[in-house]
Amino acid sequence: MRKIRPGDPTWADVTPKADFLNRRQIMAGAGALALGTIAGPALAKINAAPSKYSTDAAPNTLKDITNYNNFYEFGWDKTDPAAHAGQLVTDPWSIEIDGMVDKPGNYALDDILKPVTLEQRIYRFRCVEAWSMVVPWIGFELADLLNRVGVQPGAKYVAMQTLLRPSQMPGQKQGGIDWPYVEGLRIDEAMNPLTILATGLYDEEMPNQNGAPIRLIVPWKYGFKSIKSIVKISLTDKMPRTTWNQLQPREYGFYANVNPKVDHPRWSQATERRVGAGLFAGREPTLMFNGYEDEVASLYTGMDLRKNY
Ligand SMILES: Nc1nc2c(c(=O)[nH]1)N[C@H]1C(S)=C(S)[C@@H](COP(=O)(O)O)O[C@H]1N2
Ligand SMILES: [Mo]
Repeated sequence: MRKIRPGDPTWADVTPKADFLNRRQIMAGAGALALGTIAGPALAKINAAPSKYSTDAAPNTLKDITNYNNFYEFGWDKTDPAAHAGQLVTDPWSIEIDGMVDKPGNYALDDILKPVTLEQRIYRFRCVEAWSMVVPWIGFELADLLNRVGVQPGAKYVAMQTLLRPSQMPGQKQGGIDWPYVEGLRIDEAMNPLTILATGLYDEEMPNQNGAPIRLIVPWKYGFKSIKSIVKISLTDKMPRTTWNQLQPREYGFYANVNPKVDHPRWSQATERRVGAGLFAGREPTLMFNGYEDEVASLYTGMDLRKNY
């Protein structure tokens, strides 16, 4: 079998839907894997206020959002997270916040969430692999949390880490990626009101395959910046190491802003395939900063976006 390189479009990107279903049926018939259309654990309901930052675009179905995932801790296939993330124990959960902050500490998730008002943010979501979705996230602004812990003046970046727990994350027993998954933002990107920590989607707490119990969402950047299942947030004055940049530095930069004019070395970024749009739907044009140009273009004034990809 050809070795799949991270970031390669997978069979689900290139296979017509009928074949896709057929393959799933074959796999189920062979007893290979229980794929994620079976009922998962009941998730608690969340009430969230609407937000002016939501897009009018029609959200993808819950089924699409929870059965077509990238979460390499559970395998490299789009259906692996739905099949395998159920085993991840997400309660209790805490986040260590350290580095250049006034109040460092290991914070219980419950304490982090107690004072926040959860909002629904319906955001466009664009993966670097050139597929996209619209997702009704539930979350709160990362800036809220950073302001609570007190960012010190010298801090220029926020670094984040996913849980390292190979006993429940079988992908972490495999090589290729230097686990845990790490990501980061410049401090002004982290403080932008569009940047949220999400704890749910639709009206439920976050499904495990989407990064339970808490994950980052940065809607104007390629999906890999939106790190899942966060256990550590560090404020630093140095640009942090990031997982995809470390794997393939020429293909995945630190910034990773969605940009239809800067192609990936192996494919065009000018258009995208909306997951769930159906067999005959055409590709859609990809928008600068994924459609969030008004909100974020000023963060990059004077920057060469081709060099800082
Ligand atoms: N820890 C972790 N976070 C991750 C990933 C991952 O493999 N591990 N994949 C990233 C990529 S490439 C994408 S496109 C999104 C996918 O999020 P979704 O499955 O909720 O659509 O998560 C991002 N965050
Ligand atoms: Mo992605």
